[in-house]
Amino acid sequence: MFEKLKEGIRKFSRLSLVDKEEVEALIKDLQRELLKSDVEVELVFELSNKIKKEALKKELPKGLTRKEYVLNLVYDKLIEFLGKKPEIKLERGLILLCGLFGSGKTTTTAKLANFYRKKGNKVGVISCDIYRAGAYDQLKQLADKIKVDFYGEKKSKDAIKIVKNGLKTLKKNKCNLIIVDSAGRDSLNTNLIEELKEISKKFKPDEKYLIVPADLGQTSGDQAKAFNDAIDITGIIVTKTDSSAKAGGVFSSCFHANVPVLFVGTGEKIDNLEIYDSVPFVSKMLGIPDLKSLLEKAKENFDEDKAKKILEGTFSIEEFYDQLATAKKSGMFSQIKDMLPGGMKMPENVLDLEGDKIEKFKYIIESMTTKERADPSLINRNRVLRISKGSGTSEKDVRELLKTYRQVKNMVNKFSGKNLRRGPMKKLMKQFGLN
Ligand SMILES: Nc1nc2c(ncn2[C@@H]2O[C@H](COP(=O)(O)OP(=O)(O)OP(=O)(O)O)[C@@H](O)[C@H]2O)c(=O)[nH]1
Ligand SMILES: [Mg+2]
Repeated sequence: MFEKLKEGIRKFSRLSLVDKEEVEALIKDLQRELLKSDVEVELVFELSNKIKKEALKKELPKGLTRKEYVLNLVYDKLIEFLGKKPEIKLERGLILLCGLFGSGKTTTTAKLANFYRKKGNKVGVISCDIYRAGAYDQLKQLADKIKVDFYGEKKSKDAIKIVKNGLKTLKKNKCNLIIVDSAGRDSLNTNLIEELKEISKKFKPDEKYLIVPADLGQTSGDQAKAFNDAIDITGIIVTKTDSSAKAGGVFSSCFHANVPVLFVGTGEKIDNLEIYDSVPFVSKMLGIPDLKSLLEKAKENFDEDKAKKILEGTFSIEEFYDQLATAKKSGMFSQIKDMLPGGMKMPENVLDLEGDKIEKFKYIIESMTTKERADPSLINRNRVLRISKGSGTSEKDVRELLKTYRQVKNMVNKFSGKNLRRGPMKKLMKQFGLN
């Protein structure tokens, strides 16, 4: 996805001098990519004209070259264009999901239920689709899998009654967050509107979310408007962003229709649900990560000496721990992950490290001798045993720390060797005053 634009950005960043012609070429690439991702033509031109005007202005902000300025500008404007990250309240009373056939309502009911359950809510779901055979079982199975309460009436043909009974039963079971999965239709007809209005009347949802599949592209805006006029939706969930290149069209059209996108579905699995955020989307689109916030965070958390060691791969295991503890807090590793050029991977286990694991690492390092800390390759099986006993951790923990340290070191070494003097890494080095 977005290959052409990424190539354009790459070319642009390699230029030594940037002039009107180059800026225009870049904007053409951007336009093409946006149109391909089904963004409305007028919106594309509005955006690109805005960028062009600002990109070519005479006075540049201090300390920036035109090239840097333009790249930042494209990045900022795109994020603005696609809408900011929404604020999601983590405790919500009642949520009604609606949408057309096959948009992903039932799957998303389960994904949302799981999301809110993990935030500490007692969640219940109600299956309210009385039309499609199998709708009841589909949601029940999902609910059982994620261990949330389920209510449905398999033989009932009265959606309103199901909602009423479900609400009563689930509230009695102390559910504080209840999600209703409604039936789909092939279009937003009076029949569907009436049913949703009736359900709303009984259920009194705090939130009404419209489920829209990404392949709907720019027509999502019209659909959002129509549902909004009919039943006052409070937000949109875009599903199947993993299997369609048209998400840009959905995000921009919903944003311009004034209905916020709140979540995105990124796959068929239960945990493939994310809070909508245009930043990673734009980063992916441009092939550059959020360099600015990376640099800001980097500055906050890294002192120069340490940073230099990290970037050159010459850090000790203690320094590694230090960085791990601060970097984990700032999300630095996951951002670096996005920066790595193709084929180079951040070890997954580093990204998955939890706070208590990092705490364990601290005890382990404290139990090492000075020699071992200086050269962890000395640590053989006997030493692992001794260290694990001394630190009150398992041998597996000790080996995991050693492995993680080795992996990150290897990765950084490879990374530095190839890329230290160019691309985003060069910028990062410069920011630290290292070249
Ligand atoms: N790849 C991908 N598939 C998804 C996603 N969300 C849902 N699906 C798939 O889309 C299909 C339809 O999903 P459902 O949740 O049954 O849709 P629905 O809106 O409840 O359908 P009806 O009740 O028939 O209107 C299923 O095969 C899901 O696995 C997603 O984010 N990514
Ligand atoms: Mg369904």
